[in-house]
Parts: sequence; C-alpha cells; structure tokens
Amino acid sequence: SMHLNKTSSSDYNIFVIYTRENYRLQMKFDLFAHSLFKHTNAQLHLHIITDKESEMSVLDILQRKIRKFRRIVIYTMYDVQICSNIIQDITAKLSPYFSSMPNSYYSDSLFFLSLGLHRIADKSISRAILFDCDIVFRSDVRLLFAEFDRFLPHQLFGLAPELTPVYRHILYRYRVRFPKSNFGNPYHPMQLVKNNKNSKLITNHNNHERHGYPGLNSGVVLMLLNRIRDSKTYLEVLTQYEVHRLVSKYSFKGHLGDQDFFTLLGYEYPNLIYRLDCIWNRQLCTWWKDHGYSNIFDAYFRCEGVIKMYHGNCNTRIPE
Ligand code: UPG
Repeated sequence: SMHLNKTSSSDYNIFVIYTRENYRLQMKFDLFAHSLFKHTNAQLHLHIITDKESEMSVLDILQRKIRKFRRIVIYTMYDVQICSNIIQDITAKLSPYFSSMPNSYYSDSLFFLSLGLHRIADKSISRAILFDCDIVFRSDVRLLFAEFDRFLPHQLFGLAPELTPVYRHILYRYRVRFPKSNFGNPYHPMQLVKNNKNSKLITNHNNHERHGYPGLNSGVVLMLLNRIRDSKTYLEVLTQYEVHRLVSKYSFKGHLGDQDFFTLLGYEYPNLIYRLDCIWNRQLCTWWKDHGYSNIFDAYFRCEGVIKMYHGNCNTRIPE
C-alpha cells in the first residue's frame, strides 16, 4: 500500500526503485544507503518503490543504516503495482520502441517510472532525484540538490551523459544516412582524445558545436516536478504521434526504457534538459568495449574531475 507522510517534510526527496529483490540487489542497496548516509547529515526523505516480496528486505537494510549512522530519515513506501497503473498510458506508448521485450508489461513499467513520477509523488514535492540502486555516493547528496539552482527556467529534468557508445550502436542506420550527425558521437571529439597536447586547449573553448552527443544516462535523474506537471511541451512530446515521429526520424530501436526516451528528448528538445556533469553519474560498465567498440570506447568512457557519484551499472564493482 502507499503510505503518505505529510506531517514532516524534507527538502531532499530521494526516489529509488527496489523490486524483485535478490542477493545482488540487496548488496547494491546496502552500499547505496551506506554511502548516502556516510556523506550527509541532512534530513532526507526516502521514497522507495517496491513490491510485497522486497518490502521487508529493503526496510531492514534501511533501518540498519539509519541506526548505524544515527540519522533521522523520513521514508515513504510505494507499491510498484499501483505506480505502474498510474503511468500505464506512458508505458503503453513507449515500451514498443524502448524495451528489449515489449509486452512484458509489468516489468516494463518499472523502467518508465521516471517519466510519470510527477503523477506519483505528492503535489507538495517539487524537487526530486531518482537514483538507480547501483549508485554509490562519494560526496554529500545536498551538493547534487544544489544543482537544481542552476536550472534555466525551461529545464525540467537533469541528466548526465551516457558514457558508452550504446547510442552510436543504436543509431547505426541513421548515421549511415547522415554521416555528419553528431548524435551518437562522444562528448569530446575523438581526435582530441588521441592528441593530448591539443585537447585541453580546445576543450576549454566550451564551444558546444564541436561536442558530440552520446546520449543521456538515467541512473541519476533530477526532476522539477511542478514544472513537469505544468509543462505543455512535455505533454506534447509524450503523445503517440510525437513519440512515433521521434523514433521514425532516427530509426531508433532501444532497450533501456526511460533512458532511450530522455536521449531522444535531449537531442530534439535540448531546452528541456539540464546537463549534469559526468562526475555526478560516473558509469562503470565496460560491456561495449568488448563488443565491437574497443577502438573508440575510451573516448566515450572519459570523465575528468573528482567523482562525486559512481554508477556500478551492468553489475560493475565500484573502485575502493
Ligand atoms: N530494478 C529493480 N529490480 C529489478 C530491476 C531493476 O528494482 O528487477 C531497479 C534498480 O533500482 C536498478 C534500476 O532499476 O538499479 C536499473 O536497473 P539495472 O538492472 O541496475 O540496470 P543496469 O543494466 O545496471 O543499467 C542499465 C544501464 C544504466 C541505466 C539503467 C536504467 O546500463 O546506465 O541507468 O539501465 O535504464
């Protein structure tokens, strides 16, 4: 059932999905909660979307961490089945294009929750961040919430770049037709990566025309819920007509759910998305390096700066 806690409030609303638990997911959430509390003493509000089978396990881990770090935490549990129903129109429209197994309806909806979270979250919540369970914090989550202050008036979501060539792969056909497109290219132009002497000089110019667009990663999603609720544009981009137009234009067939849709949005409607630096979502998955892209993988994977959050996607271990 959905328990709403309106008596106390926190400015730090953190959403996480924890369903179909298994040992691996337990380990991920343990590290997620541990690293989260280790680096902040802010009063957080955790929103956990879960199922009957996983609820006890996630609460048990959370309560152990709360005791260990002596934190005061508000938490709300949401039933994934109820949440799925609330967003079923979005899932129905998107899953034919962005799922590896369309029609596996229940499991699909979980990967589209970010796109309808403004309907699920209480109206009193305006700023929220959704994290994958395999995120590990290396700094205070309050610093990430401070990024909301840098959003321009038209920006609804904040996401960091995808750090693999997955969208180069998906856009193969489109890129044959439009070889000059920067959609699917690494953020840092490839020749600069090879030539270290020049790379600094040109990167510092911050000329966006030169940068590639590798797509976006949905392991960390900042959401201005009130703006999303009020956005006419957002309603329009989620219509059957517009989704079909976008997918057709790029001959796009994805498998990463919300992340595929955010990637298309970021290209067609760049105004809607605030670009987080990769240090907030330093993905670690190197699967594509061993699957046909060893020669160019490093250009995508590059992320400079002090890492604030690691993302151990595709079950990758986080560095000590
Ligand atoms: N999740 C569950 N139960 C499941 C499966 C997923 O709770 O049975 C949740 C959990 O929070 C998890 C998240 O969904 O962290 C994403 O699923 P996960 O299995 O971690 O996806 P990955 O394969 O590790 O990551 C891919 C991409 C990654 C992207 C993510 C979500 O590599 O970059 O952020 O999919 O689209």
